[in-house]
Amino acid sequence: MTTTPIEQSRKLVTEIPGPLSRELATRRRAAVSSAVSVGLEVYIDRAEGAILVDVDGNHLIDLGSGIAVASVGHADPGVVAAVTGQVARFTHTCFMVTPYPGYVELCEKLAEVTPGDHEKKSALFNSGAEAVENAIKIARVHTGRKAVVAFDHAYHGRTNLTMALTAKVQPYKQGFGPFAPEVYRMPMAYPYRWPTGPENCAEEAFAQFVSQVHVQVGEENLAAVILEPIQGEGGFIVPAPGFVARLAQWCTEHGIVFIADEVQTGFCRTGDWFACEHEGVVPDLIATAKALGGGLPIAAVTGRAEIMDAPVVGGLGGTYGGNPVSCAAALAAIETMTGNDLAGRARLIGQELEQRLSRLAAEFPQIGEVRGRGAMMAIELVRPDGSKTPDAALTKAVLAGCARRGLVALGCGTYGNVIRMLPPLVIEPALLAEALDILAESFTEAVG
Ligand code: PLZ
Repeated sequence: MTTTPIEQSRKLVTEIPGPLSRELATRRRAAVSSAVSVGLEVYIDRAEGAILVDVDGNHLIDLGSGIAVASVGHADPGVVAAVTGQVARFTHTCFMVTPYPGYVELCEKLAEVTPGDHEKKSALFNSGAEAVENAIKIARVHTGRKAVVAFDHAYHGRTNLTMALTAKVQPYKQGFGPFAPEVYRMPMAYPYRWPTGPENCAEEAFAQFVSQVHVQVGEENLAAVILEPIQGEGGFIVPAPGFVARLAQWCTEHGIVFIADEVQTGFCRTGDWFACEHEGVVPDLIATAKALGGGLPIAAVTGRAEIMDAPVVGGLGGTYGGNPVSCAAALAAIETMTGNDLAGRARLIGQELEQRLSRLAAEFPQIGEVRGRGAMMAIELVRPDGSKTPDAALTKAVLAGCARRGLVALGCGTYGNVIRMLPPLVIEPALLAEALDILAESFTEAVG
């Protein structure tokens, strides 16, 4: 089946959302649980590169990549060919019943692209939460310990154990308890909001971590420390430089498994294959998902062979984990990342984002901070009185302005006051520039 290419430019032919989307919205309200929320209710018909085409024929610019998934772009030709080829050969056998080469090849690839040159093994799953949960299971068996430390502002998923790891109650945990036990939360090295200033952040946050773990948990009881090397849902919080490396080093000294949750940061997003690399950190285990599958659901835990082999034979698995179609997609996505130097692209996008957002911040005191790395950049919105009071209402208004103009952008942050940029890494420079013009326009309008 061939389709005509989608022009990489914005085009609005109706108001947003258009009549056909509004009709579907009515049907959604009758048929879909209201607990599943929708950000921008335009229904998508096709997508390519960094453009989403809705059912009314509007071409929207995608600055969200379906939450950091479409890094290789929508309908990457390599992914499309690999997926259609695999669908025609076979779609499922269950790797635990009768295996297939794609699963093994993908685990080999993961060993190659993840940080560190030690012996590595992987296990494949379906979602980021499932990968995180399995990483904790593996760390517990390996250490024979139970406790796990996660951080303020962390997001790790919506299953029972990962809800416990996730910091924010609304909406992720509201009414869903009781949560998994033996999860302890420590302060995050969040430079912008560190009480004594960003220059003291790494050292003081690490000191608090060490003393609180000692008093509240006991190092000898701690199986794993899990951290997003740049926090995603929590607000694109880049830990103060040195914090991640000190944590990882401390874990090694105490026989604790250091788990990097690179579900959002992984696979070229931050300008390296993995965000940990920027800090020179080699995690014991690394959880990945999202961009790995080039749009198909797949996730992985990759790490030191001796840790990955700790559970009993048959201890890890699942019916669909490492589905053959998803493995084919992932192998093709990784090839596109390598062949098109998407890490390099992410760095260039990062430069452009930083320049443009900093210019905006110079104009608007409501932008408290511009932060991030590579194609994972954000602005944190605050009251313009120097108090750093989060402004979630302004954030919503800016995002609504973007949506009306045909730009899909996402909010995030513990206080709902961060606008994040997660463009497909293949976005053309002119389209990115247009997206940033729209953001500036929407900002000006919302500030009033
Ligand atoms: N770890 C770091 O960012 C998913 C969540 C969207 P799943 N982030 C998007 C929502 O509201 O559900 C995420 C992440 C990090 C784990 C996960 C979980 O990945 O594939 O959504 O399970």
